[in-house]
Parts: sequence; C-alpha cells; structure tokens
Amino acid sequence: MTGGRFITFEGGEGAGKSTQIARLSDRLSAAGVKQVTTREPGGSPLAERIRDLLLDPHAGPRSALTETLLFMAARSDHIETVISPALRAGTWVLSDRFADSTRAYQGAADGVPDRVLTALEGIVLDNTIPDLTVLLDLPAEEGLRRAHARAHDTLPDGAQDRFELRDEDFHERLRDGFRQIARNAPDRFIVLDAMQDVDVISASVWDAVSRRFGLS
Ligand code: T5A
Repeated sequence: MTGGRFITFEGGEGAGKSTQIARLSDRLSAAGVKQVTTREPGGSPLAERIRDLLLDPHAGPRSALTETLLFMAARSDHIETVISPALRAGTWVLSDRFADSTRAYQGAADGVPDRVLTALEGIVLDNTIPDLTVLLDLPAEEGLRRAHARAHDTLPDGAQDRFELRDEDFHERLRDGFRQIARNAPDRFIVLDAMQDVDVISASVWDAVSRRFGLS
C-alpha cells in the first residue's frame, strides 16, 4: 500500500463524529497504522482562525456564498499544509468533516447551487477525495439535543455555534442533503444509524475500515 488513506466522518450536529474518530484512531494505532486526526473547519493554524470567525454567533449576517468561500479558504490551507503532506508521507488522515459538509450545509440546506460548489471543489480539492466517508445519520432533533447537552457540560455559558442556532427545517434539509450525497457516491460512503449504542457504531466503523483497507 503506497500513500496514506483518507477517511472522513460526516453528519449533522452532535451525530457522534468526534466520539467515533477517537475510537477509530485507537483501533488503527493498535493495528500499527500511523495516522493523524484533524477537523474542519480548522485543522491548520490559519484554518482554525477562520473557524473562529465561521462559528461565531455574533459575527453578523453574511450570505451563504460568502460563508462557502470562507469554508473553502480554510479547506485549501488545511489540504495544503496538513492533509496532502500527511498522505504523501504514508500517514492516514481521519477528518471530522470535509467537503461533503459544505455540500450539505451550504448547498442542500442553504441553497448554494451545485454548479458553484463543483467549480470551487475543482479549484480547492485538487483531487483530494476521501477513500472512505462514514455518514452518521440521526434525526436532527436528537443531534441538537446531544450537542446542547454537551455544550452545557463543557462550556460555562452553554454556548451554541451559529449553525446549532439554525431552525429545525434547516437541520432536516441538512439530513436529507447528507443522505442524498451518500446515495450519489455509494462506493465511497457507509451510512450508519447514529441512534445506536456507541460501541455498536464503533464496531461497524472498524468492520468497514478493516475490510476496505485489508487490516486485521
Ligand atoms: N460546517 C462545517 C459547515 O457548515 N460547512 C462546512 O463545510 C464544514 C466543514 C462545525 C460547524 O460547521 C459547520 C457544521 C457545524 O455546524 P463543530 O463544533 O465542529 O462545528 O460541530 P460538529 O462537527 O457538529 O461537532 P459536534 O462536536 O457538535 O458533534 P459530533 O462530533 O458529531 O458529536 P460528539 O462525538 O461530540 O457527540 C456529541 C454528544 O453526543 C454523545 C457524546 O458523548 C457527546 O456528548 N454521543 C452519543 N450519545 C448517545 N449515543 C451515541 N451513539 C452517541 N455518540 C456520541
């Protein structure tokens, strides 16, 4: 096997991506696979600064296109400085969100046309396509409940980011959007029911990863 493998996790708010990435990372380490865990928006120093701006609920109004361009700028730096160098060095990359999130949030849920996203992906991704994407699918209501509960546990003021504050219709469009994206790329995606127990989901993730990449 030459080069690293690129695995992304996608889903709505509170779907359990961070939880599952941590577990997969542990399993891969135990199997002797060198990997880095990263996230979007963010993952590099510049992209983390753009993340702060993107998630700030007080940053003021902006169009979905402007938001898309900011996500793409962060992604471009993340690819150039973190993802591509790691993959070239043979290190696997596990990313909490990637380009499918822009397709779902800014595209399906917020109306940025496919042709715009396709054009921007052509410029920014430079053929950096995940080898496998795990979609954690769950009802919007449950994901928001989990995200709110976690925020109250970890942040003094129970702060919510600007996407968590969007209405329920937005989150339903988002869920449908992710499912459609997965249907359009069945060879790349596995879709898991994120209402299941954490252990059941992590066993399914490991089964998919170990089969696809020939690990035991
Ligand atoms: N965004 C991002 C865009 O709009 N466009 C883009 O292009 C990109 C890249 C990022 C925001 O930016 C948007 C999407 C987001 O709104 P974020 O803070 O990174 O913001 O938010 P999320 O990616 O949604 O991350 P979260 O941390 O909120 O959710 P996770 O990682 O999916 O969930 P996790 O693992 O932290 O779990 C949440 C809670 O649920 C529990 C956990 O213990 C935790 O308390 N949990 C479960 N409970 C029951 N059963 C299970 N199976 C559970 N799994 C986890």
